[in-house]
Amino acid sequence: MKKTFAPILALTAALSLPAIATAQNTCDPNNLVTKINGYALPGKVEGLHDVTVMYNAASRPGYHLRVSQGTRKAGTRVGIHVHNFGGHTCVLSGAITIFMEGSPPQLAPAGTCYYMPKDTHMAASNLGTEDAVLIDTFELPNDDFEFITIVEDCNK
Ligand SMILES: [Cu+2]
Repeated sequence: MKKTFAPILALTAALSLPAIATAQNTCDPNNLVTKINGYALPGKVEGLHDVTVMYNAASRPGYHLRVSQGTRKAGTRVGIHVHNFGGHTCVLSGAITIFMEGSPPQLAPAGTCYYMPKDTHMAASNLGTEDAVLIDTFELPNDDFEFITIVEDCNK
């Protein structure tokens, strides 16, 4: 996901949004999280492909709404991560299996959405054979730009 920051910064600059803090990676290499609910997760850790920011503009004073689309390739998953602010993902095609600390795995097929609460370890795998197209939506404070922090591997 870090790879998406540069185009987002360029886009926000183009949209003349209020000053937004520079993204900071807060992953702690000495305290990595490698399991959810005590289990290692299926799927190869890999970033989203073909990420485009569909919308990124002020929503209410001090906040902006960020909507992006990306493709989760079959057989891959996002690294275990946390969100500083809750958001949701809608699945346009394919299917996603969500792993969230404290909850059983949940299948989100095309045409459904799921909520990602803040401060909860989670990951999402595409365990199917079809690539999954996703739309992520987050409302974020302008001074806290990081919407996802990978805690499984600080280099992903
Ligand atoms: Cu998430």
